[in-house]
Formats: sequence, C-alpha cells, structure tokens
Amino acid sequence: MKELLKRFELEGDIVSVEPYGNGHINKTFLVKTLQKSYIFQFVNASVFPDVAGLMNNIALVTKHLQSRGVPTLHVVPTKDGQTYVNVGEDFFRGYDFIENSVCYEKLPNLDMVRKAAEGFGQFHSGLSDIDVSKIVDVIPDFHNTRKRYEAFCSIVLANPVGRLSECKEEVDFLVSRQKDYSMLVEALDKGEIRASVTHNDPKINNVAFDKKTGEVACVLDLDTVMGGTFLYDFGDGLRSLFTGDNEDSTDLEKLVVDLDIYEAYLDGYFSMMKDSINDKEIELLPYSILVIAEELSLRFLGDFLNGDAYFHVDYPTHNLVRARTQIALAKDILKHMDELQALTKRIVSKYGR
Ligand code: ADP
Ligand code: GN1
Ligand code: MG
Repeated sequence: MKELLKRFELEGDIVSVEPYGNGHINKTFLVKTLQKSYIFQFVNASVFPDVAGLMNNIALVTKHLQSRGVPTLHVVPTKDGQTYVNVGEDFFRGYDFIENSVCYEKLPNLDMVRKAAEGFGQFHSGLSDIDVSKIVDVIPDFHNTRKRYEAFCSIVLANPVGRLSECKEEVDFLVSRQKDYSMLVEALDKGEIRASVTHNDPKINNVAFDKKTGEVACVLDLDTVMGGTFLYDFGDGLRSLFTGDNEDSTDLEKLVVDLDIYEAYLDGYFSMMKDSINDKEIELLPYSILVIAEELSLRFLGDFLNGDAYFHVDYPTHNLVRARTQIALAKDILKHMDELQALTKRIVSKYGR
C-alpha cells in the first residue's frame, strides 16, 4: 500500500495506515501523514467497471457542488495528474479526510436526523442544475426495482448453489409484493415524477457530521451518483435510519418504523426542497421507503441464492440475515402505511402544500 500511496500528491510523510469504516463494497483506509489525514479506497471494479466514467462523474459533481457553495469531497490527485491508479482488477483513489468529522451507523438524536435530511436536501438542490447528459450511468438500472425483481426471479429459478430451500418463506413474501416494484419506475417513465441527479446510496453512515458543532460537514460516498428520482434517496435515507446499526442483526423485534424519525427527516428534507416537489412525489414519499426496503431485500436474498457474489459477507448466511432484516422492515412499513401517509399530509401542509 505504501508503494501505491507514493504515486499520489500527499502532504507530509505517512505515519499510519489503518482499515476504516464498514461499507459493503469498497475497502477503505485512513491514511495519516504528519500534516493531514486522507481516506484511501480500493474500489471494486466488478461492481464499478467504468472506472474512468465513475471518477469523471465525481469530478463533475464535486466541482458543481463547490460552485454552489455546498461542502463536498476533494479527490487527491496522483503525481501524474490522474484521479486514480489501477491495481490489478480494481482501482485505488483517495480523498482528503473531512477534518473533525464523524459518521454514525445510528444517529444519536432527532435534531441530527433533521440535519442529515437537510444535508441531502442541500445536496439535491445543489445538483438540480448540473448537466445530466455528462453524468454516466455507472451501474445501469441500479434502482430499477422492476429489473431487480426480474434478475431475482432468474436466480430463484436457476437456484445455482442450492440454497433455495433455506429461504422459501422470504422468496414467497417478495413474490407476493410484485406490484410494488413498478411504482417508482413507472411514475418516472410516465413523467409523473421528475428525473434528476441523485446520490443513490444515501445511507446514514454516508453523511459526515462536524464533531464539534454537530452540523452536517458533507455528504460522502459519491460512487453511485447518477440520474434517477430523489424518491429512492428519500426512501433509502429513512430505511437506513430505521434499521440503524441493525442491518446485520437477527433481532428483528427491534426493527420498527419510528414515526418521530420519519417526521424529523421529512420536515428537514421538505424545508430544503418544498418548491421542487410535485404532488405525485408527495404521495409517493412513504411508499419510497417500502420500495427501497423491498429492493434491497431482493438484492440481498438474490446474492445469497447466487453464492454471495456481490456483497462482502463474513459468514455463509450473512446475506440471508440481511434480507430478513429488510423484509421485517418492509412488513412494518406496510403495517404503518396509513400513519405514515397521515403524517406526510400534516407535515407538508405546514409548508402550504
Ligand atoms: P463504502 O462505499 O464502502 O461505504 P465510503 O466511501 O462510504 O465507502 O467510506 C466508508 C466510510 O469511511 C464512511 O462511512 C465514512 O465513515 C468514512 N469516510 C469516507 N470518506 C471520508 C472522508 N472523505 N472523510 C471522512 N470520513 C470518510
Ligand atoms: C452498499 O457500499 P455501501 O455499504 O455504502 C450498496 C447499497 C446498499 C447498501 C446496503 C454500490 O452500500 O446499494 O443499499 O450496501 N452499494 C452498492 O447496506 O451496491
Ligand atoms: Mg458508504
């Protein structure tokens, strides 16, 4: 790793390199020199084959956000002016560490929930006038839930590693919810909801907070930024807040929809985006959490059935456990849907909608 790091423009001599964070795709390291800290990552090229397109997206997005006064990541250039180096099949790139920042798996209070939502609102409004035609689809159909379902069905039918018998009940549930999978995709195709440049992986641990002030320092993890609907981001932010630090837990009783978190998140997001959300989008806000929880269930269970080819796993049933968590959450969202809808109406009416 020290040899690789020598190829980047770093300030000062390296004093330490240690593993950092707990993402499911990249391998992340905190690199410290005498002067500064950096985040370096091996990015999985089988997940992100178009490295040049991905890094170009990040360059465009960070430049655009800076020009709009929105704090964002800074890529560390290599000594020959590139944004990454190839390492075997994968690639390696770095960012300045956001100084005095901290990321949470679970937010300590509702005020920070609201702030995280404002941060995503600011991120979306900062990107609202970026030239979409220049942004590459790094993972085509990443949030096309209908296509995710088709891929899932193919894996179920093929049962390539013989695990189907371990998850019949979960498969039946996901098949029974088929009508949900077209909800957002169809509205987007029909133009009922707007297409825009979105984050696509807005888990709560992808928001850096300032350690001292508790304010949002910046939105991280920009690999999946591409065209879509903000509704998948809205739903995924809440999904990750509801699962909290339990995405890998077997304690499904803890997985409940928290209406206070929903209220704080929606209020924070709406306060930033109230003038650019249409009526159909408002109607779909609570459903977006259901759809993303189901989509992620399809992805985790599909990966389990496919022999864990995509997500990093620590033990053989890890993806099954993750799928069960998302299914439990989807069921709880269904149970609370009327309350979520009523709450949505109440909150948006505060803003004259
Ligand atoms: P992954 O795609 O694997 O989730 P991330 O880019 O989200 O990778 O990085 C993993 C973790 O590293 C984040 O959750 C965050 O805690 C930390 N991190 C990433 N980039 C930075 C940065 N520039 N400054 C501070 N912390 C960071
Ligand atoms: C992955 O890399 P990470 O952990 O931020 C995944 C997301 C999932 C998430 C579930 C590129 O995100 O789509 O929602 O796991 N990222 C990719 O925890 O597939
Ligand atoms: Mg991340």
